[in-house]
Amino acid sequence: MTRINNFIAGEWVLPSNGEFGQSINPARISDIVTRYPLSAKSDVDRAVAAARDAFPAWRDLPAPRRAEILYKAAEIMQRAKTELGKSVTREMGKVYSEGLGDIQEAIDMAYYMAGEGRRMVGETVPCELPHKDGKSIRVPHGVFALITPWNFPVAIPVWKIFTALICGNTAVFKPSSDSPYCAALLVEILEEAGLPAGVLNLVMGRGKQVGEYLATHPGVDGISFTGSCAVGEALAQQAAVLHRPIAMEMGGKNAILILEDADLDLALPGVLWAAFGTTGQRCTAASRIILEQGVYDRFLSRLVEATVGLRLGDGLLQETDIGPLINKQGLNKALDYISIGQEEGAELLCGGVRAAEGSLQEGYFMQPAVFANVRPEMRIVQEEIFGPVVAVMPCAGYEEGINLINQSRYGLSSSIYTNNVNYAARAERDIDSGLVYINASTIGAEIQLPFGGFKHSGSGHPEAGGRMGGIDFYSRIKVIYRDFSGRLQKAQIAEDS
Ligand code: UN1
Repeated sequence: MTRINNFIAGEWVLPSNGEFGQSINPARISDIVTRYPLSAKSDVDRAVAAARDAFPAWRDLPAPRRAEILYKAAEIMQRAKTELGKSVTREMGKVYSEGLGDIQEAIDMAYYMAGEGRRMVGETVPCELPHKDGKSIRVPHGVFALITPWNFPVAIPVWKIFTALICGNTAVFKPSSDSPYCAALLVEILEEAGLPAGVLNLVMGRGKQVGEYLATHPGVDGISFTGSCAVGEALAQQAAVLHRPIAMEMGGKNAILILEDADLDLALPGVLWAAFGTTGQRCTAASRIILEQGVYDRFLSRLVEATVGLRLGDGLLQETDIGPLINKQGLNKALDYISIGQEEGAELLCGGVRAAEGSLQEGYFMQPAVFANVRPEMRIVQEEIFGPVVAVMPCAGYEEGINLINQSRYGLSSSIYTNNVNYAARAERDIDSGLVYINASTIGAEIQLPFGGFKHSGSGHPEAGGRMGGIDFYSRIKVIYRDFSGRLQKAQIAEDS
């Protein structure tokens, strides 16, 4: 077991109150991954002050020079991919191939954002008046508070950190208390890559004491938050009063619609991946499966058979299909929803119980669950469970299927399986979510396009990804007019008036 510290102004420092918590391997709870600081408000104050101090010099470092450091960090991540992937699996439980995927997504974003250092484009446009030109340039906001979840403990921090930094901001990073070790590994990589002191600061601890205090700190200029709706909406209200930009990514209740003409051999692995990949603990996980009448019975029985065959276990073992839930609360929440579904009258076709055979009793494992006979208004169909639980519903055809997809307060990721080109094209238009997949799972976003949800899943603009998703949020547009006529020229005012 290790112990990690906060990273403030380029130094690894103890929390001022000397308090530590434990990060535990959810597959084997006797395995303590690390002890991490339960920081005090004064630690946040110091981290914000360090980020403020570092801001002017970092802003003035040309973006291509900033990029060189980010490239170096990407290369270190690439070299350390195996070890990092294992750490992800050990600390938060996803299977090792997905642990590696987490790191790959981080590497992809790191290279992309390093490349942005040589673009960072604005506009130049002709002016109405002679001897005058105009351009827009991107400038940083200042200090960002970056609050990240545990389900992508390296990738999501990289989405936020690398984008904030390439734009010339400095940052204070507050990771989830379920993945502090992975956060510290990432910060070490940036340190090794030569990031100047204070540009990125790491403060660990509880959401209320550290996260909320950080986001509303007077020394912070912008916030990016990924987590629950309740916390995100409370932060957004405070951010509005404080006049600071906030990007939020807050979950989903994603649906897959399978029409009668679909290739069911393609759809089945897509549903299994979306429903039970990362043990259902992705914002993009599908938890509502909508089947057109003609394929309902056939697909449902194949889905149940395949679900029952999935092997639970430690994600580091080759044969494991599904890892544990993140912690006791996560497990209990998923189990509670099984009871809620049954009380509502839904029919549980498989799973839904804690798995405790042999070594599984050492972790937070749950047999993946499939519910049928559900109605659209049921809580298991409307509320985010964040676990391996799917609800399957029939529909009469395309129109009803799309209505069911859209009948949700969330709108992150949706998918349709069909071989009808007209339905596929109409679905692009008709589905009300930030990500739409055609003949593919709800999982599979790539970093060069924006990632973000509609409705209660997001805050109106994507949290990351590409130029529109990332750079547009972490930079401000400044417009510069230059008049080289040597006389007063008045825009919009006629010369002879
Ligand atoms: C998340 O679920 O929080 O498309 C992020 C995907 C991943 C990103 C998921 N590339 O599922």
